[in-house]
Amino acid sequence: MNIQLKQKVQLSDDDTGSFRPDVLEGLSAEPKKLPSKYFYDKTGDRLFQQIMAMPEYYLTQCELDIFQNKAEELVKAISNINESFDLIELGAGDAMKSSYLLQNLLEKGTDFTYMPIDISGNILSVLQENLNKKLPGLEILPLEGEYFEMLDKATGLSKRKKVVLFLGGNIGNMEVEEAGQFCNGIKNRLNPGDLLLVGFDLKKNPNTILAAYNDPAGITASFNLNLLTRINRELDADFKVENFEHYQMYDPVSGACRSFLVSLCDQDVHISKQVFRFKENELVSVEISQKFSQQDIRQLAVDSGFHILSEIKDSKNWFVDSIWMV
Ligand code: AVJ
Repeated sequence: MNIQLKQKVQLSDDDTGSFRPDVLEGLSAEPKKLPSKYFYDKTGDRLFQQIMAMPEYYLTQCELDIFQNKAEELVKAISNINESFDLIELGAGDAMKSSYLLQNLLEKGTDFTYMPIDISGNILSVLQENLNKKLPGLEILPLEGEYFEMLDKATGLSKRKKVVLFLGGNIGNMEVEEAGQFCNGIKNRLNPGDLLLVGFDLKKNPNTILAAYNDPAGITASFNLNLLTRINRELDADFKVENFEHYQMYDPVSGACRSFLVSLCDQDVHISKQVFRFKENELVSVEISQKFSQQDIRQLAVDSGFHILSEIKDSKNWFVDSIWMV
């Protein structure tokens, strides 16, 4: 009785247009910043897949370890064989990790619809193609756009229990306070008994963390600098990409791992007829990849109105999938 839903819900033109105002606002701010969510154009998707394959970028391997080797435990924690539900994934990407969970759920005969949400329409097409091949029986409804807008769509379409996945350490791309507001926003869109599964990258040896974002091959640098190329192409700008350098730092006390672009000289950049002046060594803040202690996670769950049901770690204890209930 499984239907293959081919329909794809997309953003209106207005919403995709947030790229320009976000960039103009960020570069007008003091200090300058650019939102990392815009990394993921076609080149960015490809570079991120290269990052996930790097030996230094342990996050994907750790969470894959959980999804491959502890799928039974995961399934037990999120589903009840007698109860149908909708599985909503925020920032699904290519669904490489979640496909193991999806497969396990299908094998158990669980009745569920998979609703992957991602800001990249490109990666959602990749996801759909992969899953149609790998799991032909899967009911899938891809949603392209911002997390909350698409979560509202998904919860509007869903008439049953909801399980929301937020994997890969994506929560780390928010400042700690923002993460609290975000989780609370999810809670407000769910009903009592609904679940949220969040993947957290744990605090660990600071050199291990720094190396994951500062690879000697420069893939992470290209990933960050690609944002300037995207701005040039999509917003009619004239960044000289070679005039900027990637800089990464990790503060083991706060757990903030941050990336910056450094202007290598005094320079003017034109974007949509506006001029932006960069001083030599001026920083543009682009991404935070926050790391958490167990205590940080407990605090976040409680502050945002959830309680923790269970926690599943990888074999190295570097990463945790934490399962919360409203
Ligand atoms: C996709 C947000 C989990 O922050 O670790 C990887 C993105 N940036 N290398 C992360 C990223 C640089 C990644 N997340």
